[in-house]
Amino acid sequence: MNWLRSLLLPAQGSAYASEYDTLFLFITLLSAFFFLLIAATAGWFVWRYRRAREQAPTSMVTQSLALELTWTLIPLAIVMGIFFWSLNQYVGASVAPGDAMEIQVTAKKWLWAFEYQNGTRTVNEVHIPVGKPVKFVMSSEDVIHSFFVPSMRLKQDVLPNRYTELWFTPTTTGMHTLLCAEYCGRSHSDMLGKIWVDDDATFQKWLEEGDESTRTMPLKELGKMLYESRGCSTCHSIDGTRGDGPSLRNVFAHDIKLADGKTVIADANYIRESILEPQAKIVLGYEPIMPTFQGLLREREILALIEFIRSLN
Ligand code: HEC
Ligand SMILES: [Cu+2]
Repeated sequence: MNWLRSLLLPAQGSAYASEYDTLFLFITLLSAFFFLLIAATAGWFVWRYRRAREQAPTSMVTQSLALELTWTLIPLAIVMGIFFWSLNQYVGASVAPGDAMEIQVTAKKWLWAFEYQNGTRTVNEVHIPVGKPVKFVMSSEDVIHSFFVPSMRLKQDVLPNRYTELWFTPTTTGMHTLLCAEYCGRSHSDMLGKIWVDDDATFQKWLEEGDESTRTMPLKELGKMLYESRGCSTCHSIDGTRGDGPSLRNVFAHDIKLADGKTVIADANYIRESILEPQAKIVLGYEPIMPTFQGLLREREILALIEFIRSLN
C-alpha cells in the first residue's frame, strides 16, 4: 500500500498525514471497487437481457424486499463508517492543544505575513520547531485566501474580518511549500511561502538572530533575495516592464512624477519611505495598492533592498 501512497500523495510532513492518507486511500479504493462492480454488472445485464429473436413475455416481478434492504443497508453502513472515521480526524484537527506555539498569519494580495509571540515578523517564510504543536491564527486584509500546505495535509480558508485557526505537529525537519488555494487576483499563483521545520536549537537561534544570510550576506545579494522572497517581484519587474507597480529599473536617483503633480528625486530616503509607507507618495499612473512593509523587514534588510534597487540602474 505504501507504493500507492507515494505515487498518489506528497511526502508526509505532519502527524496528521498518515491517518489522513489511510482514509483517503480507503475512499479511493472503495470507489474504484464499486465503479468496477457496477460497470461490470451493467455490462452483464446488457448482454444477458439483449433483444431476443422471439420476444418472451416478461415475468411479473414488482419488488424484492431482500434486494432493496441489501442495497440500502450495506451502503449506509459504509458511508456512516466513513463519516465517523473522518469526523474523528476532523475533531482532532479542530482543537489545538493548550501548549501549542501560536503564530499570527495575515494574508494580503499577494503575500503571507507571519508574526511570532515575541514580535518577530516574517514574510512568505516561517520557521517552526520539529515535534512541537504549532497553531496558526489567520486572517486576511483584503479578499479570501486559502492556506494550503499539501505535504502537511493542511488547508484552511483565510477570511477578512474573521480569525480562522489551524494546528499541526511537524514530524520531520525540512522545507514545505505553502500555496494560496483560493483565487485572489492576478498574482494568486505567485502567493507562495516556505515553511521551514528546524530542530530545536536552529529554531531558537533563528528566532533570536534571523537567518545566517540576513546577518552576513553582501547587501546587494541580500536585496535581490528579498526582492524575490518578500513578494516585491509580484508587482515590480527589474527589466523595465510595467506591472501592477512601476519597474524598479532606473528608479534610483531619477526624477519620479507623483500623482499629486509634484516631482521627487528617488534617493535612499524616498525608497525607504516607499517600502515602509507606500501611501505617502503615490507614483503617477499607479493605484495605491502596495502593502506596507513596516515592521516586516529588519533594518539591514531595508538597506539591502535600497542597495539592490540602486544596482538596477
Ligand atoms: C501588491 C503590489 C506591490 C508589492 C507586493 C510591492 N509593491 Fe512597491 N509599489 C507598488 C505600486 C502599485 C507602486 C506605485 C504606487 C505607489 O507609489 O504606491 C509601488 C511603488 C514602489 C516604489 C516607488 C517606485 C517609483 O517608481 O517611485 C518602490 C521603491 C517600491 N514600490 C518598492 C517595493 C519593494 C522593495 C517591495 C518589496 C519589499 C514592494 N515594492 C512590494 C506595488 C507593490
Ligand atoms: Cu491568495
